[in-house]
Amino acid sequence: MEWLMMMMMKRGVFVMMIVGAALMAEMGLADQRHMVGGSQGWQESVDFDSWASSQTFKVGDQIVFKYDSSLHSVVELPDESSYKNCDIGNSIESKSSGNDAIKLTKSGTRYFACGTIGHCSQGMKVKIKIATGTASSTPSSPSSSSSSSSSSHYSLMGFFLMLLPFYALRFM
Ligand SMILES: [Cu+2]
Repeated sequence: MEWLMMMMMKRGVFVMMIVGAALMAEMGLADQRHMVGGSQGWQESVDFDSWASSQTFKVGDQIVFKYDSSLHSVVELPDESSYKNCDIGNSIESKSSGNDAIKLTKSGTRYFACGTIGHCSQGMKVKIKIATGTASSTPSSPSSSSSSSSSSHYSLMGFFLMLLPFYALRFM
């Protein structure tokens, strides 16, 4: 009887570990961070159109604007025409810490520009298209950028976390 109890407890721990590992793997996949402009960050000399097209944005991801806060800022614009015309005055949100993380909470398109006069028209703006699909179902662009490599890093970590309970079981 005691043996059976022990067995069931071990099973319980085992199942909890599997569920825990799966949850952590899931969180790892969901929590992808996109550094806007890549290693160069948020500044005039970056081609943000080509940067954005190299990325896959999903609901739950974060975009991070890193910049010199004495030179730049981040404003979110409400629509395509404000974005096209650099109508900074129409901003619906503005940030200026120099290290601003913005969570992509739903699918659709979001528009960001620099709030410093003249910077938007010099190209300091970016359009973020957020896909509806889940993490693993969008391997559309095989051109591996900095962010897609970080996502495979996450799933690799999840994979090892999944293996962990099996290793633990061998010592029970
Ligand atoms: Cu700027």
